[in-house]
Amino acid sequence: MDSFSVDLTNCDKEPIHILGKIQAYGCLLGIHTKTRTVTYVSKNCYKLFGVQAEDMLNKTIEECLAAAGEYIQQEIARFVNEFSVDRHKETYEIKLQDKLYYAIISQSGETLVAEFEPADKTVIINDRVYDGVSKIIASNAADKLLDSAVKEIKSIISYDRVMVYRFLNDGSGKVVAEVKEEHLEPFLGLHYPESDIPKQARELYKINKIRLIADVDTEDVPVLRTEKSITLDMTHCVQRAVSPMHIRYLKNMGVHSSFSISIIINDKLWGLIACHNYTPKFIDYKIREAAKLLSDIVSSFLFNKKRESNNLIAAKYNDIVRKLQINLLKENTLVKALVQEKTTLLNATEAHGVALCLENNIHTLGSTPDTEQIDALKSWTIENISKPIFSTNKLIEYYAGTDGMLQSAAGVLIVKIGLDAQDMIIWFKPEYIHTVQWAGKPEKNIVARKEGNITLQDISPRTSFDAWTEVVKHTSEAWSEEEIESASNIVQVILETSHKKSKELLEINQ
Ligand code: BLA
Repeated sequence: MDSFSVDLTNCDKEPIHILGKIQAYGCLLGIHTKTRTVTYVSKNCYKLFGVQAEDMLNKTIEECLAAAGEYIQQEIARFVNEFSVDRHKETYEIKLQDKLYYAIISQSGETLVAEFEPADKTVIINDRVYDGVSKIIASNAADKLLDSAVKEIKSIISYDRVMVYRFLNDGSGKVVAEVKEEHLEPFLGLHYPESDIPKQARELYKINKIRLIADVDTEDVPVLRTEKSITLDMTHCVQRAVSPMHIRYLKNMGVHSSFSISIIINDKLWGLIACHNYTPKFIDYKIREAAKLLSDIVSSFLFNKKRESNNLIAAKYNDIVRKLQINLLKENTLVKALVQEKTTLLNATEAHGVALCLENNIHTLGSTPDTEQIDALKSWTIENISKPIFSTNKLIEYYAGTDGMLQSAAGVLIVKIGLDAQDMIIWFKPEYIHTVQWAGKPEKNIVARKEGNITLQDISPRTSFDAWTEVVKHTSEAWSEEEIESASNIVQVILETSHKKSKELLEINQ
């Protein structure tokens, strides 16, 4: 990788998948799938093959491993031949220099990548996994899924601390379950800013669901490549070296080894099982896979729960929309149909107030700003919002005229009815003042120093993780996808109640 400077503005652009290095516990061999020549090899391969890295590049595996002896040659040839490109990842056990290794195979473009790491023959995981699976299944019924998950995963990997870290709507995250050694300070309930896990890292964790950082103090091993090869894309690799920024973060936290497993729901990264050890700790590949299996079970339970609850909420709102549709067909004016019957626009979301704006008239229900304030907001919407639907739980970030109206309107959901620019429905949510416990006060540490070929400047992960309480103001509760869908369905129903009839109703209404 060419030199890259990490600073405040590009932290999420650091190309962490092509750092050109692996962690010290492993050894990597990249073989071109067509020519069977070695195109990448980590500098430390001698201890496995008895051949220097520089002497392996550009040679066929048979040629370069000739010096390693027939046995090693056959072993390597075995998995190269067997590996089928259709299968994403394969693991082989292989004996090298009298030691047992796993060869973890993945593909990167036209390169077959074999990552070798020590295998622990004594590891027997079946009973532990069965036990973990059955406890997690039982706990799901008792609504203790996440607590049980961290407990079972801790018992499998034996780390000092195991947490469930859940991503929130604004990209920040919160520790929602934790099990730890008694002497450690709890992190449960603490919030962490979005920048602690930058965007490109989250993307990688969606593709490659397990991340082991075995020891923050070891020096990474460079991966050599042939002149014609570009830096190896290690998206699918397990031994990928870690960004120096994240290593510093872990050291600031006092953590020596870290392990995380992705929880993915509906193709979105819902959270991570985040695990810390305060001394260096390598986890055998089979145990990592077992922990992932438990996490996958948790993901599937969470997926089902979310689907069930979304279905219930959506069904509730669909019912309201149906009732409003009946009102619309029955009544002569939009005002009568939408704000004067038993079921009104106010039932269609969790808002505390709503305004139906038709031409110059404003009809309100519940807790709303006064008519003058709504009128001003309406004019701002006409001028500034081109989309048919706009929602925010922090209006103050968009609109300068929020003085005196936050109590009822810190958050708004605005839908244009589409008949006239003046016609819109505005739902209001009141200010929700609450506190958030952050792990450390956000601070900018100015540093400028070189680590390898990376210059770190302007930003460093914070050094203090002491709890810091923020009082959150000017914000309402968030608008859910179901609420926004409900508002959009109402517009559709209004328009569907025949264009002609809507026009008639509007005329009568004036
Ligand atoms: C990665 N940051 C991560 C990971 C976690 C966190 C879990 C995944 C890798 C791992 O398991 O260690 C953050 N860890 C946390 C949080 C908790 C925790 C929030 O235990 C809460 C309890 N980090 C910064 C800044 C930058 C940064 C300022 O604080 C960048 C400028 C970067 N974090 C960063 C990068 C990665 C990362 C680049 C990816 C590491 C990798 O996979 O190579």
